[in-house]
Amino acid sequence: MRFKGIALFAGALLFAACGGSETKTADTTTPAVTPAPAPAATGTATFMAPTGTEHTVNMVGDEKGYRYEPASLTVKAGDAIKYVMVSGAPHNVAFDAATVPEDVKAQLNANMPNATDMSSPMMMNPNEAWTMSTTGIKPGTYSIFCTPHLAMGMKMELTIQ
Ligand SMILES: [Cu+2]
Repeated sequence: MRFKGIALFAGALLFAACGGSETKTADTTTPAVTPAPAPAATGTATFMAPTGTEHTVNMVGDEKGYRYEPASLTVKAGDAIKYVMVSGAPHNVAFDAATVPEDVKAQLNANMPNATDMSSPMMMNPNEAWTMSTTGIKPGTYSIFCTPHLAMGMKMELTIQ
């Protein structure tokens, strides 16, 4: 009788110890937060600074229409392209995704400051400028358009050599 009582007491202690550790384990594993998936277009690329010449493209809207000047530009990979808002705002710089190879998209987007899906922010004010880098971008011919004025034919071709 006495022996049995000790055994029960020991069993109760064991149970208490187990119960305590079970509670502790449950507490530390309760917060299960699933990380949000990374946006596909931005990938893991980071901005690659220009190493070559800076070219300027003016963005113009007047009685003759909406346009990039020049509407065709050839640069060497590593050059910078500075877009300047001259008139007829708002303008932006949006790459036509159909002209950008899949393995170029992430780096191109990373080389366009504050861009979303290879579209620059809108430029609203005269002399406002936005500069992108072509460092690490595969040679080829890329089509660019202004989102607000695409229907008015505001497009340009950029060739990277
Ligand atoms: Cu425009």
